[in-house]
Amino acid sequence: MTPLLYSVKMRSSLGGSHGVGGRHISGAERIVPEDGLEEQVIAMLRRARTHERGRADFIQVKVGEIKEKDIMTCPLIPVYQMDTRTKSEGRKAAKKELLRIGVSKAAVESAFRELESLTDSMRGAIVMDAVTGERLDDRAERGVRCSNMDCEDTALYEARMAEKGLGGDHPREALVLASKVAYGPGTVAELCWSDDPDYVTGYVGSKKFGYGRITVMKDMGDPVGGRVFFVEHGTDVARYDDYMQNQVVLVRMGE
Ligand code: PML
Repeated sequence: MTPLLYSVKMRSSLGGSHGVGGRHISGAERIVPEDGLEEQVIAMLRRARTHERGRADFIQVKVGEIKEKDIMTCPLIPVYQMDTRTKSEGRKAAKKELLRIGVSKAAVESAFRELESLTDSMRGAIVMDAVTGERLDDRAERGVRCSNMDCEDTALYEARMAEKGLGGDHPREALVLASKVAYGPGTVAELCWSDDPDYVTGYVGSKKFGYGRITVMKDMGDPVGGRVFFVEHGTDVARYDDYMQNQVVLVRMGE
């Protein structure tokens, strides 16, 4: 019998809860078998209280059982790396990569305009028409959240990534999310840089080429990050939004 799976989600803030004055500190989610549930809840509490963005004073942890019939799988997209030394080199590399994937020049410029004008991090992503550059979601600073995903086999994932020198929460969470996004109904590409002040790496993701990791995409100390999901012209945004937020996706390792 397949073991029961649970979704564990944490979000934390400082100075009050989200939406009533609290500043977002961290969020995390995992999908774990029953025997790993308690350990996971403790790890998340610890993470919220020792985060680089501050020590959260409001922490919410949500646990829910997942039905097997609700699970979809997709492959982990392959990783390749672009080594950059500065924010401007990194952003130039990201623009070039997005054009190579097939995002229009207008959409690339529009995405950078949107992300570079943020004064605080968005919790979700901007959804953008990859042809016209028009922003399609109507969620202002909240954006569209990509949620409900994890590795199908965490131990195998960790072993493979450790061999490549890509261990740690940041790369795992980003790679799993980027794989779910790449296989979304209408996704052309994704652009992301981190909102962690001490984390300067970002990426351009796509089903076409994989996870293009860009080592430096912002200045050290900058707490503002964000994501853009570029979608095919004519994408059904409500369906896209539903896939991103609600579809449970387990990411399979390749051979
Ligand atoms: C990595 O490949 O090291 C992760 C880059 C993006 C991190 C996004 C985030 O954690 O906010």
